[in-house]
Amino acid sequence: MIKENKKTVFSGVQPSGDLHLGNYLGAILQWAEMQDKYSCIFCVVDYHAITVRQDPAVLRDRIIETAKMYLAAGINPEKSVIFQQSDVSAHAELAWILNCSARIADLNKMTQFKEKAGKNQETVTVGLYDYPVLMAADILLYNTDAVPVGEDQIQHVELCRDLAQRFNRQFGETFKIPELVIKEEAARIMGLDDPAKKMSKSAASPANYIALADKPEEAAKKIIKAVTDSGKEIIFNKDNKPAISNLLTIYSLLSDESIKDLEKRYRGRGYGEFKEDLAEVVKEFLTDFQERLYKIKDSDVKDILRAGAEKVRPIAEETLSRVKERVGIK
Ligand code: AQP
Repeated sequence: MIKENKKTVFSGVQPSGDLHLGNYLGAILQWAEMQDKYSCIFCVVDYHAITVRQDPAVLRDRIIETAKMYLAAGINPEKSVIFQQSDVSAHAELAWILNCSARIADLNKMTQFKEKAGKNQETVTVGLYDYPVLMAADILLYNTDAVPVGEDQIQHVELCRDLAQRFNRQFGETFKIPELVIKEEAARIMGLDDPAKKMSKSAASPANYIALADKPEEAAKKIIKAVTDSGKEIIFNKDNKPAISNLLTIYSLLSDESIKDLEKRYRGRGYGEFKEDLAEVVKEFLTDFQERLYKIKDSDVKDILRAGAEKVRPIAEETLSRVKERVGIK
């Protein structure tokens, strides 16, 4: 399963809320498509989730739910590794060592922290501030070649590359420098209630997102209620028509029809008709997805996560051991 001659892909999702179409189209769908070409490691990044307050019982369930979402999206545990981050303690250990070369100035540039902390920068957790360093550790432990993520994570992957290069310069060649992989058209799915903000698990209102576990009927209603732009033409123009462009993107990615074809099909037709059709597409997608999702047993997921951690732990420990030698603590 760790395929010797293939490049390594690493990525993850935090079990911090209801996984949504943004996570699916921007990240997980891409992962599924990469499985044959690469040696893939997909992580449920629970240490990241606890950087903001979580209810322990809810978090425990969400870790399993997140892994189920990976499986329902087509991640095949016979081809790819799926594991829970906290099952491999090297993540936390390497993060600490990287903390000792990461600079405050690096982290102060991170826009996601600024957005998430907002006006509460003094009261949010140190973990939230340090999140990108832990993410760098996640990636670097596995000699990762490629990291497929959505647009909001670009800056974090760039920081990971900077930290690895700095470490290599200081201590000698240690880390492989990973490349960022972005699926341009799906990289930033926007909120249905506000197309200026990205679709997000931690959005204030569930009207912001289509959760992968939303009842198909409810999801369809969210599409019907989605904010639209002024005018009535159905055309893709992110600057002047951000809401319709976002809906066209979702439509195109779920139906495999190009945006050009959709624009042609809906020329002269109104938003109402367009949204009715998209609602059907979303309903159909969720019905199929959930049919797979609800068949997956908790006990099978736990076995898959356990086996996954066993497979990747030796790789992580080897990297950590090399790092400890380089810095002189081993
Ligand atoms: N709106 C989005 N469009 C495209 N891709 C997205 N991703 C997240 N939102 C969108 C991508 O999904 C992967 C997993 O994200 P994450 O769980 O690590 O956390 P996040 O990036 O902070 O996503 P959320 O949904 O907004 O979670 P919360 O609200 O908990 O912070 C990543 O590859 C991400 O780019």
